[in-house]
This record gives sequence, C-alpha cells and structure tokens, in this order.
Amino acid sequence: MLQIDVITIFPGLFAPFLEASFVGIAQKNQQLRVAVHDLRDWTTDRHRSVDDSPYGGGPGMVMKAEPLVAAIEELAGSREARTGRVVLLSPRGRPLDQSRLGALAGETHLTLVCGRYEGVDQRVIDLAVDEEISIGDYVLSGGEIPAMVLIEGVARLLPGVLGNPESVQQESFQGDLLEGPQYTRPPEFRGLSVPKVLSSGDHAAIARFRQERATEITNQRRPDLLAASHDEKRAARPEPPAKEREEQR
Ligand code: JBZ
Repeated sequence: MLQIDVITIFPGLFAPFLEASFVGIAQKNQQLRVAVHDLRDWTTDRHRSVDDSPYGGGPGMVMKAEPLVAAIEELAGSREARTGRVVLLSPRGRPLDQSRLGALAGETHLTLVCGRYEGVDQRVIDLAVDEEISIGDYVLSGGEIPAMVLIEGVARLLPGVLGNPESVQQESFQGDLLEGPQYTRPPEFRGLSVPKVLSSGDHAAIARFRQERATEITNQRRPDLLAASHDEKRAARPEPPAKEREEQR
C-alpha cells in the first residue's frame, strides 16, 4: 500500500482526478490511498495567510514557512524520524522521468507539496523537503497539475493496478523507443489502408515491422532517446580490456 498525502491551497482541483482513471482503480483496490490537505488548515492567523511578500523586494508572493513546515511535519514527521519521502513540485526540481516514477512507486509514503506564487521560502526546502521534482520546461502557475502527473505515473506502476499488465512490460522492453503507428478496424478508411503485414498473421514479420517503424519515428522525433539508450547500454557493459579498447577506436 502506497500512501500519498498532498498539501495544496487548491484541494478542490484534485477531486475529479482522484475518482477517475488508474488512480481511482488503485484506490478501490487498496493499493493506493491519496489524501488531499488544505494548507490553510495549518495557518494560525486570523486571515489564514499562506503567502507574504519576498525579502529583498520584487514582484509576487512567497509561500510562508510556518504553515508548510507544520503541515509536512504533521503528515510526514520530522526529517530525522521520517519514513517515505517529501517531494516539492517545483520548476527548479530534477526533471521527472520513468525511472524516478519507478523508484517512487516502490515507496510506502509520499508527501507532495504543491508550490504556488513565485515559490516557497527556502527554509521549507532546507528543513523539510527531501527532493524537488519538475515535470518539464514550461511555465505553470503551481505544482497541483505536476502533482497529478506524478500520482498518475506512479499509480499505474503499482502491482495489479493496470487491467493489462502486459502493456507496462511492453513499455519497459521498448523503454527507449517511441511507439510506431497503430491501427484498428476498418481495414480501409477514407482511402487509407492498414499496412498489409499487420493482418498477415506472420508474427515475426509484424514484430520486425513494428521495430523498424518505432526506430524510424524515434530517430525523426526524439534522437535524444536513442542516444541516451546507447549511453546507458555502454555504461551497463563491463569496460573491455585495454587492448580491445584500442581496436574499437
Ligand atoms: C512546475 C510556484 O509553484 C510552482 C510554479 C510552477 C511550477 C511548479 C510549482 S512545479 N512548475 C513543474 O513541474 O514544471
């Protein structure tokens, strides 16, 4: 069972998301429990303030340390006593990728902190956050949607969540390639036909066709994925003896 606690000033954004999709299925199957918490529940002032102006001046507001650290410590414990991880969704974070999702899916407790405004007081990060994660290089106004992205990505990796676990395995086989084209009925649509090989019944030829098209489309659109997988494979291979290294050059 993976417990995920979310800290946000917009708890209402999560409701439809948590009921639908893999996340809803995972929660029904008791593999995942997501609890969303309103940061304002940890404020102590009359106005329930969660933000204030930045020291040193400048535009915008900064999330205050006291309510955030109180919320994190109540939900996840102090850093010393902590099980699981506290993740701040932040544009300064390490970019999320599939291997990070796999590692997070192996935890028993995640606390996700959704930033808002221009950012959070650095002391929250210094005192109470284990890691910062970003979902990509574009500008958003808060960490709520990034948190949902992370939850969705983790939920579908939990054992038994997917109706069809083969598709997860398939992904890890082809982890470094984009999918080639897919077709379903009818065999011809507006003059466009399904490639003949796909209904040939020749499984080896189908596998070859798919591999070729996947490699082609990856080369065109994401050559960085191919380069990364070559690097990984090189890193995973034992270093050849010096003599062979010479020969390879
Ligand atoms: C993220 C200040 O709160 C924010 C603002 C932007 C933002 C996040 C949190 S997380 N962008 C991303 O993952 O790219």
